[in-house]
Amino acid sequence: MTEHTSPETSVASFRSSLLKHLQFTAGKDPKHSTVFDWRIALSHTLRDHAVDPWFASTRRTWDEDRKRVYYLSMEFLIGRLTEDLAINLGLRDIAAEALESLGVDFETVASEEPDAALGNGGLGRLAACYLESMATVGCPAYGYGLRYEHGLFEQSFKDGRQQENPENWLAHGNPWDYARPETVYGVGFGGDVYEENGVLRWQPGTHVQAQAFDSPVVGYGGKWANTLRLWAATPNADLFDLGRFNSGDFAAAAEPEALARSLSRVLYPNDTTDGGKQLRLSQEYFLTSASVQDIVRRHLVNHDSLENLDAHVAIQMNDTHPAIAGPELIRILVDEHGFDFDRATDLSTLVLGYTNHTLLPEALERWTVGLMRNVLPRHLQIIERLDQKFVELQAGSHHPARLISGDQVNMGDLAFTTSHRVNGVSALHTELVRTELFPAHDALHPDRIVNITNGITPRRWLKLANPALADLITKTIGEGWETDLDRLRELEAHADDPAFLNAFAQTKLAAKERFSQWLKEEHDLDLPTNALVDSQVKRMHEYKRQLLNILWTIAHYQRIKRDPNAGWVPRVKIFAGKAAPSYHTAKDIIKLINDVAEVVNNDPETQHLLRIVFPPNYNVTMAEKLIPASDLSEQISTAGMEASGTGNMKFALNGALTIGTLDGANVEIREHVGADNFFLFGLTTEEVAQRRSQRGHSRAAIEKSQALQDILQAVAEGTFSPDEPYRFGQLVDNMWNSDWFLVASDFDDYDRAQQEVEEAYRDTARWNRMAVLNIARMGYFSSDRSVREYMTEVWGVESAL
Ligand code: GLS
Repeated sequence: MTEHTSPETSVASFRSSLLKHLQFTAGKDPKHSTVFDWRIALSHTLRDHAVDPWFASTRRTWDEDRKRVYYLSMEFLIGRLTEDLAINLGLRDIAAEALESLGVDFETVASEEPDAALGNGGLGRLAACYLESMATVGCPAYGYGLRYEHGLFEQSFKDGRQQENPENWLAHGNPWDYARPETVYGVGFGGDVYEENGVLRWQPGTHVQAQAFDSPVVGYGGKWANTLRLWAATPNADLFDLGRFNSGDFAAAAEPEALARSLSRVLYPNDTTDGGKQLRLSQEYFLTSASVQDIVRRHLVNHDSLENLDAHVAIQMNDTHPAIAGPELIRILVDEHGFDFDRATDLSTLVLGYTNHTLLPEALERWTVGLMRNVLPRHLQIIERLDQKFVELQAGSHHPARLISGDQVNMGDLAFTTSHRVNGVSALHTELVRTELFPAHDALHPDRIVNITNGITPRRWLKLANPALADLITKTIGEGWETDLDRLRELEAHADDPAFLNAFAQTKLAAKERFSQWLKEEHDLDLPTNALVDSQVKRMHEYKRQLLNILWTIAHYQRIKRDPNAGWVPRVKIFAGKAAPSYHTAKDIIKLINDVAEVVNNDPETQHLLRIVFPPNYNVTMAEKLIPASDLSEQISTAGMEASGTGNMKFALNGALTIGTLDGANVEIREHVGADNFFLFGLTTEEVAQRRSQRGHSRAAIEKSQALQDILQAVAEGTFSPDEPYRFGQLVDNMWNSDWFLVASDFDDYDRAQQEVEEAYRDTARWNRMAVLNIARMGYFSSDRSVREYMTEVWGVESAL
């Protein structure tokens, strides 16, 4: 039983709640209940237990008139919630026992839950970790997002190529949220701006209704709970044209309704790139406007004016996606509450903070002035005025930064000027934000940019995902590490104890067996458990360099073929991740990995030494099984391109060693775990810039590397695509002639680091010691630490605990 199990909740009372919900919520007789019915009963029973802490926290925030944080994010990559909530409420074991007494298995029921994928990757998962941590550390907060009908597409492979299928997480309802049909806001679009008694007024052309759906977010130990409020676009009843319907034109009758609903219909499947689409801008405004209206309304419930808004409200913009929040707040203050423009701007800036998550130019949102004028004419005027003020501030500068340049509105610059704090997500990234992305802004506001290195929640990513390791830790250092992750340091004292290292090795094996079984059941894939498990799992992107990994795998295969008895360490290469549907190069790399896998996995000479496993449809649930089962974590992006990474943290916390470049949070992970316990390779950020400026760098690098020449030749000749020898011609050609991501330049050093991995793994005791030291020194990367830093450095909010 966990430390904080509420004494009031016994197995017997949990069991009777389950039966009650089975009967009255699911409407089923236990005799004829399906796994789905049991899940409905279980989730409602758990949700009931969330309500007390939820109400208590909300009440206290009101009574004490506490400042609240509003985390605005287009993405929350939540995953499943059943076990997470059970753990945080201290009811995991009680729930399992109660179910067992009814002949039902907890894990079977929990696994029936769809994986809520309202996000693309790291950015969305970070938002979910921060929500959980804000509740755990007692930071009064709301998460605001969109209730997409369809989350991130489901990936399958057909002949090794990615297929995208619609995701349908709401098909059977969502037991976690409470619909709030009374909490609706109209969000305006288009129309005109006109003057009335010297005041500008926006008359939108259309309105769409945003309806709230609330889920409680309970922190670990159940001491505090916050709200995740997701907006759904719900058409006004009057949009339905009954006349047309009665005249038989059913499609036309439903059209305005369908258009309105499209705002929360699908999650954009891009990660770090944005399609410049009107729908995307409209979705962003829909989220922002509904949330800001809600925030203002809540403030005015017990305050007479908005003058003191900054004392009670902190709004965090998760990337530029909600960056229209600045102009929206200014508009409300000026147009609706009679504020002077400059005062409204200053006040908004005190309220807002902006987190930058990437330097990739294609990810810095820009909208054309024409599109802005069409969708948000009043906001465009406000941005123009802010731009003027900004230019005046930079008087004398030859190259002033602009909010509007040419016919483009720069959302990054807008977010910067309307925020009192701008943060990067790792030390290296923040430095690059300062020097490369916003130097002009930084010169004007030298205190505005701060670093807050990302973190991950140890509840989901250790306690839930890796029960065997979590139990060993608790047995060794006692409870409490779950909320004080620095305590893992106490494990260092055991790093030379053979019995402890052996116990650690047993937990790794248990995780491998668990994952192996899951892979078999879900995907009919075989994972040997006696091999070094070497994983690269993340979105497919050229800068993340899955290509470097698969090319090295080919080299490794060729070497084994040449000398099968050289004492190779058996390895499984795991790849998992989705490519944006329109990202053709990333999709070619998926195909290449699957083609190489086809050859390698069917070679009887090497099968026992090398396997490639690429399960489709990587998501939070898969990560929870895969990460604990891994020995080696591939964090091999081109230096300067991965803002932080958070998968890197999850692997190291679960005792995988990292092979990585000096990029993003890798730099800090290496500092914490120690250079001896990390396999470093590759060019640094400065060297990357220098190398890119050298003409013919890729050709030169390839000509220096015999291994690389052999691999590229094999790929170019069609060794892995005999049915279509030139399938990967473009990939190979690009390697020789361009290679922006410096795969060739880093290849030999990566190869060297992989040989070191091989050598280290042969010495089992040494490897396990390194892994244990990684775990012991990862405390810093708890998202509780990150959230506390936001509270003091950005939000000015105190813990209520
Ligand atoms: C991202 C970055 O690419 C990641 O490096 C980072 O860890 C994450 C969270 O800060 O944000 N930015 C982005 O657009 N998608 C991401 O995952």
